[in-house]
Amino acid sequence: MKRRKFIQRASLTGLGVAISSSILARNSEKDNLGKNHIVNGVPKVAFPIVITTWNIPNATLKAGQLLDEGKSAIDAIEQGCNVEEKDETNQTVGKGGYPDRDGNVTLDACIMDKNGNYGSVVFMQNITPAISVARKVMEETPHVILAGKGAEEFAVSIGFKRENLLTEASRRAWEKWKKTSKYKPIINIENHDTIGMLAIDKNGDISGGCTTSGLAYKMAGRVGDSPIIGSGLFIDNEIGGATATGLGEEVLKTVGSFLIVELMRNGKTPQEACEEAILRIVTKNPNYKNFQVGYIAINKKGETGYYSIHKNFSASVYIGGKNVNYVSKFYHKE
Ligand code: SD4
Repeated sequence: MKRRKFIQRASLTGLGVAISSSILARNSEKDNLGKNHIVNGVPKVAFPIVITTWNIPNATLKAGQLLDEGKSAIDAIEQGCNVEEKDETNQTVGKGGYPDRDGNVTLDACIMDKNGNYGSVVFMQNITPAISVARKVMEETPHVILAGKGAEEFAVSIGFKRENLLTEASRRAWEKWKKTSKYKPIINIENHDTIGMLAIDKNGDISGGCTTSGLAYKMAGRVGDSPIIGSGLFIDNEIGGATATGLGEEVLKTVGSFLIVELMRNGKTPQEACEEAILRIVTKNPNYKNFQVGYIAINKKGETGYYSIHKNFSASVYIGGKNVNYVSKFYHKE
């Protein structure tokens, strides 16, 4: 898959962004900016900025261009995630996602805005794009989570069309899996491709989204971390945001994204916070060699971080018209 062909790049840690609407120059050593943004010895910082899990240049480009045009972070998040949700060749989100072990594609997604509002759909079938339904849950209902049939019926009631989300390619993959594999609730680390996206707009406001078809061949009814506030995603516009990909059960048990934002609140950089959240998982679960988790984070200044348990995780960043995929550092050295 294209997102696994990672470009070897220097760490993005500290990629800088200021809280103003134009490109700024700052001299403070404390800014901790990445060297990519030091021009003639002067730290240059800029926003808007978008960071996503994995190598999804079309999605980051879409979101980044919207931000450059002055659109809000929440609009950029929704439309950026939509790019991957609508791409049927992407077998980890939206239409074309791998089904559960019974052959049903079930979607999880959530979105969170600068005011701390949150909307989510879990175990939703027959409707896409899931993040757009999640946004409607946030904006048009008094609730924050709708599940299964309720989410589907709500979506239909506001104009979404039912469709079969199981593409021929994913159906064939599932048929093949049925012949050769026994169901095991242990994830193959190659199955992690959830889209988590964080953005800061021209006003310096932060929003985020997370969307997935969940683990391939999961048990019917299984919901992962991605649509759950604090686990798959958390935004605090005063501090920053974080989002996750990987084995959702482990992210849920450690409330990973909330943990990262709280660590940043207490002074950690996004990179340090991501590393500590991964450490939390591996110290609690000695089985960590068998599963992957990856986090990305951004703080209010626009500094970014990303880290994973195993190799092959990456983050994509759009800033200042440039779209770059960065390979993540990781905990487990074989
Ligand atoms: C989940 N975190 O459902 C997701 C899995 C994932 O690409 O990252 N899938 O647990």
